[in-house]
Amino acid sequence: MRIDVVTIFPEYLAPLRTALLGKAIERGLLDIAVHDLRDWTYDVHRAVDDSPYGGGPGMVMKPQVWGEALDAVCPSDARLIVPTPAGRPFTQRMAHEFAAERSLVFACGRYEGIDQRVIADAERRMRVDEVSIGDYVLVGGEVAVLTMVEAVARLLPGVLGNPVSAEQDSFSDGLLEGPSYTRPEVWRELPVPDVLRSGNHAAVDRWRRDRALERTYRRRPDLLAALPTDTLDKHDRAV
Ligand code: 6GU
Repeated sequence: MRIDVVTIFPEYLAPLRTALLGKAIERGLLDIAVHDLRDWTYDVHRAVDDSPYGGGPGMVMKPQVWGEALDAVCPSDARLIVPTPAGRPFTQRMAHEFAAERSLVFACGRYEGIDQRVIADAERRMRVDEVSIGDYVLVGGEVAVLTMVEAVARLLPGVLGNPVSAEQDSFSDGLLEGPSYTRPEVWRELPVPDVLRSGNHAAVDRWRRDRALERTYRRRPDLLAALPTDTLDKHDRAV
């Protein structure tokens, strides 16, 4: 997969080359290029923003600069992603969708956003998604890009050591994952639940499912409510 990021703070994206993502790049599974938006400015001040039509606080990023940058960076099969708190919520389903693309281009806005005509123009020739990573406001889209790229990259074939772990994630069955334990058997007087040491795989599976249901019920009742009714069996409903 090819990922391009356009930003006025290229150094903010340095973590994309560390740890799991760095390994994926080294192994040729992922190709990431970060571009400085100011390379496409056209005045001595290298201005990327201007005051908003209609008045109000803050600045809006200029359409001419973004237009030239995206013309230069976007391949013909690009899927353009614009991080913004005003976007559709980023989900695991969206991560899977993005992971199936050949080319993703992220356009990081700062200030009060990008002139909306940049999105309207891009939509004339490519798929564009305005996406939010949650109901809070960040200073710019860079951290949202780090979040989304990590969520997407770990789904690419060969990136994770053990592909089963992607399938057992929270959200893959619509539930939060339950608790995990390792040695020792007792730590600070806290024992590991007996069933996990029983060797009874059916009992372990049932216990894990119950803890996942219980945790989801307490922390994310919205997820339980969204489950298709036929995904809960009789025992599930009793928990
Ligand atoms: Cl994608 N960008 C910014 N600036 N703030 C956010 C966000 C994105 N998602 C949540 N808050």
